[in-house]
Amino acid sequence: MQTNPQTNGKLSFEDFKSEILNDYKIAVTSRECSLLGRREVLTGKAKFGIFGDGKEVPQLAWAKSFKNGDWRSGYYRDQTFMMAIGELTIQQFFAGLYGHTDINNDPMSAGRQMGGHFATHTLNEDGTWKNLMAQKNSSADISPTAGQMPRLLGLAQASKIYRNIKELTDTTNFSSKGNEVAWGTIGNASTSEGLFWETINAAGVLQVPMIINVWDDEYGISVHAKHQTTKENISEILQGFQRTEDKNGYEIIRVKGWDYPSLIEAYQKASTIAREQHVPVLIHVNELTQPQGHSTSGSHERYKSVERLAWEKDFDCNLKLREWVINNNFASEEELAEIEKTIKKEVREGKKAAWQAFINPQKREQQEAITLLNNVAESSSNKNFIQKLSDDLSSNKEPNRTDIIKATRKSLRYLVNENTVEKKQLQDWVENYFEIIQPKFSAHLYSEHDNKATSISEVAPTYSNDAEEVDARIILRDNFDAIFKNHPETLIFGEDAGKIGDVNQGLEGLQDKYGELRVADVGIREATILGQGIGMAMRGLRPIAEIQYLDYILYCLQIMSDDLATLRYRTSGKQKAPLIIRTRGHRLEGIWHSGSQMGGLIHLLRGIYILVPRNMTKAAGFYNTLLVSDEPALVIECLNGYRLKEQMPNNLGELRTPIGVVETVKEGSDITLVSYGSTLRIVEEAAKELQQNGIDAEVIDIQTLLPLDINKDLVKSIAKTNRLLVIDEDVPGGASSYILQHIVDEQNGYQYLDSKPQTLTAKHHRPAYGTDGDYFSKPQTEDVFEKVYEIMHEVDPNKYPKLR
Ligand SMILES: Cc1ncc(C[n+]2csc(CCOP(=O)(O)OP(=O)(O)O)c2C)c(N)n1
Ligand SMILES: [Mg+2]
Repeated sequence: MQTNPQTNGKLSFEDFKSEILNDYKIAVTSRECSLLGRREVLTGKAKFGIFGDGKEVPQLAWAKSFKNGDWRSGYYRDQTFMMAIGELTIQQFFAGLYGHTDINNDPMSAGRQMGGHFATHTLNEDGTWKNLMAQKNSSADISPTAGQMPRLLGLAQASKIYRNIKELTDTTNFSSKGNEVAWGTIGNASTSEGLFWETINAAGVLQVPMIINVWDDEYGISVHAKHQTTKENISEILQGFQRTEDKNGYEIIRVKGWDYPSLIEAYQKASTIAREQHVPVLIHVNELTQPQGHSTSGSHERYKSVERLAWEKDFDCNLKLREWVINNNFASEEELAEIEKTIKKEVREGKKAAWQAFINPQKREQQEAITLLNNVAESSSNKNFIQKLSDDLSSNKEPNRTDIIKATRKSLRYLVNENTVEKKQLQDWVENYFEIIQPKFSAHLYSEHDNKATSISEVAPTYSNDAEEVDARIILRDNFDAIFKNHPETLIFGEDAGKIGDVNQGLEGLQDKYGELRVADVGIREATILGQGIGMAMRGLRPIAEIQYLDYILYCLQIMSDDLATLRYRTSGKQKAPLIIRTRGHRLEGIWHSGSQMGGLIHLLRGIYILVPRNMTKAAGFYNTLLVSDEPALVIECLNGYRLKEQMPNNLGELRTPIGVVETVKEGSDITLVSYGSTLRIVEEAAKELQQNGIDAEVIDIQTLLPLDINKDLVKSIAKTNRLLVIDEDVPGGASSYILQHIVDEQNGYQYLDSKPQTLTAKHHRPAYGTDGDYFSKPQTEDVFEKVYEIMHEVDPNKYPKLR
């Protein structure tokens, strides 16, 4: 629709009418899906339902202003929008509700996300980018409310980068001169979250083409706006952000969610402002309803007043649209009733088709299993037990895969002492079933394509004969210089990263060289720094988000964990965000500046590589490796390593540190010492002292915590030394235990051990301040020495008499 209906002059009346009726059809289709969807949950066909009923009409208006190349970052209410942009069919809606694991049936997530979590595909089969300008894009939703906001900022900022960076203005697949808008949606109650406020402020500062829709239905589940929002009005309290003649800010628009013509006008206005001027816009869409309550988990009659429920009935946006269509003579009551009847039928049929597509493969698998169970029962001495499992499975009219595999696995217990062809067939079937089914739930946590980060081979640093010893930060700086020169799509941003070139001068002088957009200072707001990175990485840029110190990762850990780490997985490999996160940590001072909370990170960030280089040459190599691949990673530089001397390589920009590969830094025969990062230097020192005392330790730098030792080199060392000590400065039971678990479980290292494998870690408490605080909180050279000595004393008390 070109203009608002009241002033329409461009379309013929017939075209205009048909567009309106088409909108009405989408609204009714979407509503019917919600109504039937809820029923599917209540009858047990689906587990949980959360729908977009009551939010249909604003989404129709929004879809009209949403162009190819634009982006959505929203939440679970947006099914009508997805239908209106042609990215969600009735059948796909139900496939998502059932959790269909085939991406062709549920293109949103291949059954990994609950229904109502939307995405479009940005990647081809081979993992390369699609032309994102030829399609409408939706970044994959996440369930934590407001978690979509930081990413939204980055999606919008990418337009700014593409518009203003000379080397990128000819880009065609990701942008057309930065004319793309990133549109967000958020529920009224979720605007209470810190992430919302952080994003609002950051976008105001950055002036990016971001439009936030607040869908305001006065509730957040059962909790009324009076408990959520000051003055119960988000656009009113955001008034201070309104731009003025002489000051940048936001355009703030307020519109009723059932008022179709005003909504169309509001979206056109917002779109133009954001697209042309790169000014952020907030659209507060109020007076929305929830006809079926929040979700299938409860009923809203429990907490809404009779008056409110009555009002919601009268102001249902679909009903209001219907009235408007009739009052303006676009269709008669009878015509609309006919449309509604047809759509009801379509939705029922779509639902049926989705269910058949979902259940039929499982029924076939059920039949296979039953045949095998019956066969094996026939010849078994436990015939009755197995037959019972088979009969129970047969009587299941809607079998899920859990039912099928459970019955077959349980039956194998009754066959443990038998040796028949039928048993072998059943065993093979179970093996094969796992092989086929398990990837449906487990694939794509990391890239599975040829250029995955773990496939990038090492390029060792090379040195000229007269190579200088320099402060290590110079190596990083000059490597970043090479990166920015060779990759115009790279950019770095962080607190103090711009003007002064980061707190340790690893970016010294680079802002002058590459400009304020590519080497940028940002506010103190780690979650949205991360979000900037995620969003820009999703749009073909190669951002490096700098978090000043490792300790402050906690401020963005939720976004890293919920959004970045799950992106490839939750889209079954159909979206990626190859973001590099740069930070510095280990061994500084005090409770909040000496962090090495690696265990916490490892546990929460599966899906992101965690790299712990022991020096800056290794760190530089990691950045180079990551840039030829396309996966997200966290690089933790050693905070106390910037001023240490390292030899200057002559292949900066080219050297590559392999990911997932350990390195033996000292060979030895008595014990294997495993460590990483700054602690490795302490271990190396201890190994020297041990050598002087007749103990020959092998020292291994694991280099990357995630993934850990993909070549299984650690066990080779243990097979040689028969003893193991893992040392780090995390808490007891942290990353050191993870390494030990890996050696024991994954590498069967226990087979070679002659002494108890041990860990040496920091204390349980956070490190106290100062030199002595460090000494009495974290492992020191003496601790490593004595621990190893103790192990050797136990082996040979005569040779190694008690030390203390
Ligand atoms: C961080 C987080 N906290 C709590 C929840 C549980 N939760 C899911 S939806 C919801 C209410 C959201 O209300 P609102 O933002 O107004 O959106 P609406 O559902 O009303 O459209 C809550 C509390 C969640 N998903 N994420
Ligand atoms: Mg709400």
